[in-house]
Amino acid sequence: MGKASDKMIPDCDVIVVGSGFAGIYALREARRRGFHVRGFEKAPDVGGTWYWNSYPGARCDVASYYYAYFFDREVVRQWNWSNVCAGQEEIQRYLRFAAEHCGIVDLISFNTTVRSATYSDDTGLWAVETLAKETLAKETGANETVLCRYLILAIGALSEPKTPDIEGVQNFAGEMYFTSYWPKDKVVDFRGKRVGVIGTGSSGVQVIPEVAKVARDVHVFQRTANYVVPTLAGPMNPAIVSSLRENPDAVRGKLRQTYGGNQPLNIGKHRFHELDEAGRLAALERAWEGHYVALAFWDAHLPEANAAISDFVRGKIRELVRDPRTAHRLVPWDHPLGGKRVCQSDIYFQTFNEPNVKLVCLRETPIESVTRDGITTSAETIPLDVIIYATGFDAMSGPVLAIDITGMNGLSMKQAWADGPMNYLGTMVNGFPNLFLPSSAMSPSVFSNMATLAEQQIDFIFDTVSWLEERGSARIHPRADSQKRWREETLQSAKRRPGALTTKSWYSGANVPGKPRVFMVYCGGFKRYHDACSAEVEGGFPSYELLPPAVST
Ligand code: N01
Repeated sequence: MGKASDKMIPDCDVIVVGSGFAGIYALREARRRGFHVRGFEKAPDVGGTWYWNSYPGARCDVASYYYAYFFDREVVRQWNWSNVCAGQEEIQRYLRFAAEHCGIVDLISFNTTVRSATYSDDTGLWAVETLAKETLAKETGANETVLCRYLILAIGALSEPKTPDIEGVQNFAGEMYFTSYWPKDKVVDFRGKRVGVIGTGSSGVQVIPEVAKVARDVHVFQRTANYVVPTLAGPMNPAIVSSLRENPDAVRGKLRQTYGGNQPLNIGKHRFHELDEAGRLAALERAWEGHYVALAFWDAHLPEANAAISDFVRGKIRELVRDPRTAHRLVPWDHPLGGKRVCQSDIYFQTFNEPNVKLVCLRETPIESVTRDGITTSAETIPLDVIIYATGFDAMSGPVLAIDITGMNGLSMKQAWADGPMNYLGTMVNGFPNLFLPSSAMSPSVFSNMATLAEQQIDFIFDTVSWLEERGSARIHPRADSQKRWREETLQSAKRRPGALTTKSWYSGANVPGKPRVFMVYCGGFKRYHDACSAEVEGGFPSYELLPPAVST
């Protein structure tokens, strides 16, 4: 029970799994604070989500000014973004640059998956079992079990692709691609091909227009229509860039005082109730043209303001799509703006005006199965050469549960989270001492700027670790009542967000059949979250249980 290894001495102090925004910074912080640290990454390079999601059109929709690191002046000063919405390749290159600048690349074993992590009650150590890619294993015998005192799973919130819940997926004889796992070893050529795309979330909305530019024809299989609003894309503003470079530390501090860990480039100046009908419409038009329609009013979060914005975007969809029947089907009617992640594109709806693009509305004619030659719906069989699955992720808890994790007294994470994820402040779980889960459930997560969150959470984690070190390598985990309180607070904060609890979305696990329904994103805002973390550090971790140092460490 909880006996991971007979070894009493750790191989290293800290293990970091994953090398996206959080993982790179965690490795840098561990080393800077004098720990012996190792990293494991299943990809052959750094980047995390920005490594894998390399489908055509993949780009960020948070402004590059702020979707970046601020912990190192030189990283801020030496990097030049080419666009306010950087593309996938550029962001991955940026992360490689940051990792090299910090000198942490050599700490990472690439092509290596972490299979299990087992805590020992006797030694207080975590045994991390890794599986190197077969080729690498043959060359180096690289499968290992490595013991550490602190384990950081910087594995991201959207890194476990959802298995498509469609009959016959494997029967298809043509080419099959997943946006979440785009091939690296070839350039996918859609020219002259009949392509089907399943899924119209953020990934589908980005990939569909790119494929439509070259494919013979594209069938878009849409189950739920989504809000898609104009992007922030465009040339960087040199004045903003130089102001950020002046004092990156101050920028970092300011971002943590905002609601979303971000500085919106624009926001409506008026409150919703200050304006009459004509004033509201003018504000909405200005915001649409200015690429900030979701923030058209100062208090856009009010249900009535949100309803007005939702209606306005519905109207825009009808204007942008020429065929009224297609437009009608593209209009989201079953949830308000923000109930699902709002997608961004400047060309998505216009794509449906092209003669080679056809919308298949799955609410009317559901998919029955994927066949050898295409997709059969209740109305027809559509022959295809290529199918692209933009069907999303087993988000938040999925990546954690994909690793076989065992904590105190033999308790597995699968048991602990049988009714959905439980944790405190989105980072630690009762019964799993010294295990840290940045970017997982119950943090501001995707309702915030993930780059700001990565830095903030890793700082919080290392403040915790340093505090423990000052107490002789003690171990810590949150009390059960603390995480119950935090889950309740997360739920209460969601009640104030229009559509959060009434929409079927991946935020609550509703996209994965059989997944427990728990709203997994903290909606109380970044500042409030950051303040709660700081209060724990300053108050000596009152919501946690401190376990004495294990005899051997
Ligand atoms: O995944 P999704 P995603 N039959 O879950 C449909 C981030 N991101 O990869 O809505 C038919 O949003 C599903 O339909 P429905 C961002 O946080 C950011 O697009 O469940 N359809 C939906 O349309 C985002 O939210 C960026 O009815 C099926 C789609 O597949 C998150 O990643 C870019 C189906 C899945 O949409 C995930 O986005 C990309 C089925 N069996 C991603 N199963 C940027 O920064 C699923 N669907 C820009």
